[in-house]
Amino acid sequence: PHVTRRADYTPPEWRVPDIALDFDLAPEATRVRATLSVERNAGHGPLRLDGAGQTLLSVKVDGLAVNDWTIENDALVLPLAGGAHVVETEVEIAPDRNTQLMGLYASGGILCTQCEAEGFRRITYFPDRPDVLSRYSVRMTADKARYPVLLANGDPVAQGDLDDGRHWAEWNDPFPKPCYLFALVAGDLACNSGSFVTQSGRTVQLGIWVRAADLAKTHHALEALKTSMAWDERVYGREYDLDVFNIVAVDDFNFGAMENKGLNVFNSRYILADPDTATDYDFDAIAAVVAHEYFHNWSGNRVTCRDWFQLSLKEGFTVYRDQGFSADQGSAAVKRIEDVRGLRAAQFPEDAGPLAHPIRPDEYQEISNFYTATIYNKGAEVIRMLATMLGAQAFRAGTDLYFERFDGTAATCEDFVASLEEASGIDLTQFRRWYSQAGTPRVKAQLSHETAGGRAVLTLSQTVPPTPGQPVKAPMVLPLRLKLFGADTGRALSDERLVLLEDDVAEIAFETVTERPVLSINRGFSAPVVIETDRSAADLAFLSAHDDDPFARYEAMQQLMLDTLVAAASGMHADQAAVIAAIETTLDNSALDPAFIAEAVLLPSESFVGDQMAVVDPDAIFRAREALRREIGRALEPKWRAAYAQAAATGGYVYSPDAKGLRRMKTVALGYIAASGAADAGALAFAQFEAADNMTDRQGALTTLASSDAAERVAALDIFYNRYSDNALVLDKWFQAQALAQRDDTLAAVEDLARHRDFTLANPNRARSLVGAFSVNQRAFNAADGAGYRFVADQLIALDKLNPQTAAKLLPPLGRWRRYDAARAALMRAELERILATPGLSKDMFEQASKSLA
Ligand code: BAL
Ligand code: ZN
Repeated sequence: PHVTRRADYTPPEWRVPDIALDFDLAPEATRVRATLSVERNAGHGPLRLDGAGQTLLSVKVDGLAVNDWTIENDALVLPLAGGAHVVETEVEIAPDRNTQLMGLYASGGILCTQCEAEGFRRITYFPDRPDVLSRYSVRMTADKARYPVLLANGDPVAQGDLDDGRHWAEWNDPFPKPCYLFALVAGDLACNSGSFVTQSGRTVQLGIWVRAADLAKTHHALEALKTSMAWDERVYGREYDLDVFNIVAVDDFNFGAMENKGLNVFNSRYILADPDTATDYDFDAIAAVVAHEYFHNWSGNRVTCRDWFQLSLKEGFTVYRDQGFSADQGSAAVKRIEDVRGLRAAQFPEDAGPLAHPIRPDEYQEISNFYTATIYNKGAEVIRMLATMLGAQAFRAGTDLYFERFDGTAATCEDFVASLEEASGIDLTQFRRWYSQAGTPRVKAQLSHETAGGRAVLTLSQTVPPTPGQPVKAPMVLPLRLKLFGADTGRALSDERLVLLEDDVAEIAFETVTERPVLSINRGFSAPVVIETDRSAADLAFLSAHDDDPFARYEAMQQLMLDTLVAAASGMHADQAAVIAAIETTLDNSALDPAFIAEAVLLPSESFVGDQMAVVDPDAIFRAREALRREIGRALEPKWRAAYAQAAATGGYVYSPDAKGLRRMKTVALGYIAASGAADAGALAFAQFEAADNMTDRQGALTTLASSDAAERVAALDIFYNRYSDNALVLDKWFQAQALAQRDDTLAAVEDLARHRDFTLANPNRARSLVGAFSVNQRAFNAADGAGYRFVADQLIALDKLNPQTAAKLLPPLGRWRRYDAARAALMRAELERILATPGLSKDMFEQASKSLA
């Protein structure tokens, strides 16, 4: 396979300052005429225009037809004599046969595009690399009845009707952009429009475009867009730059959404919401993704990436920005807990497995495989550490400098770090290792206390585990926020300190420590590391009740639960009583926000427990966790019922941070009541399911029932299906609830669901809702006979023929074989080998599967 290496970067030989595109749109055959003004930039080579899958009809240079071109590896290679030319090509493509959903494709009667990372080459011949920036003018012609709305990047210029029932529109984008930000949409769409007045007083027309039937579900996204625009002005000084900003929702989409300049295209799951069909989680995710794509207008579009190795330059930074936005919309503490939980669920295993890579990778076979939790979420943690180390003011000065200096250019991660360094005066030389070293650092923290001298010494040591291609690591810069509390009085024994652990080992002294200290470390999760301490169950329980940092409080409880669950799953003595007492204390604390309590009392996931064990034992983990859940349910049953009743007694649906917290608490309490084995649990869940005036309560009840043996289970699943059978996004929830169910028959049910008339691999959301969800159901996926592995491999082999990018993203769970016993490891490897032996396998899957076996 061809490997692209970061070290091999060379500037483009040709620039393309301007491109005019003329689309004659039809689903079965679309003609694309492209007129490129090209200028030599470096070297002496021919003009090389990437392509894939199109039929070439004609080539002209400076107005004259030429035939001295060649096709090499799908690229159109043209010898050009001078330093500047006009190159015209005409090609034909077939959107309705495009199942990869890259380039121009059809989704539910809408023609739309997805070009990041390398989809533009499927539309026309072009240097498909992010450091070639062009001004785009676009003309589209299409049947007016079928495609009454024609949208492209930038601002609308002109439109008109033709005699034959067709019409045309022209759009112009004055901002030079790389081709991955190109977009067009043609469809029968309705618009929810609004406007936003920018800080300099310009009025921007906003439009959310969807099928007419979905128009009522766009209010939340439109409001989120306006809030995002105001937030980016206030927090980063970033103003929008075009006269219009359009968002289109389509049902078939590989990503969550795409930040095309002035014309974002979204997976409909991140736009459409009303209380009956979308959960609080969905509402929050919609606001976060709308914000994320909007924020890309500066972090990604105005300043883009020099090459795809710099992907985290825009993605890590933009995730950090959207996390800050979401934190400001509600509880910052709960948002941080959710983000860390997500990081640990997706990124930590990636960093510990065969696909580990630095946030700035050194090589790839298929760039689509690098849209990972590492690039996005660890990338965001790296930016967060920079912000912590610099402080708010210097960080903002650094981002201002970065945006100003690199506006209109294709930049590198190094450019970003150097801007922060210059603006702050802080030396980030060693910190740069975060960009080049993979693996999650581990920090050992040991606190010793001399009672007589009143002195405490904290010894910190770090190791960064080996990862593929990186056997030996140098120490990282780890910003650790820490504080000491008195075990006897509960008072703070120190101020919070920000310690930069830069060496393998360091000692930190605390004076006037007059009572036994308890260590609160990595407060706010200030560094994305694993902390190992020898804190006792009593100390963790103490912190879970007394720490003044909400994340640290949550973390202490999680650690207490983890220690208990790992002990139980390993057949050792497990102190359930300490966990139960700590949960009771948290439930009893009326000063705490219900949203926080709901997060704090939840047990760590089975996978996260598995991540703590040398060899994951899925069955033992499941048994230990269920046993603890049952004991927590039983011991505190009156409290769960009281919490449930209190949360349930809040009147009708509103979407607000407080109401969301109560709904969360309600379903968490319901889960523990069900876990207790109470005879009425099924009835209680079913009553919640039936009475719900919103999807959060209904889905909460459904997922509780889906994992139970209650008599109401089947009825609830049937009612849910019948009620929402014409709503694809809600049906995804129905598939997902069954794929995640904690039951002995989950695999059999999932195999049946794969044959259900509503199941299709052609829609990425549906594929993910069943196959993706099942493969993170630790116990069911890891069935000892390998049937779970076989099911997933079968599905991925089939999906790869349609949509390699989405298939390859679902492969990593099969690559975790080193974490399991020899029998399971052999079964997983056998499935990876079977995938690799599949004729016609995509390079996406080849890279993932071969690296997973290595
Ligand atoms: N750039 C791909 C989708 C996103 O991260 O916004
Ligand atoms: Zn992004």
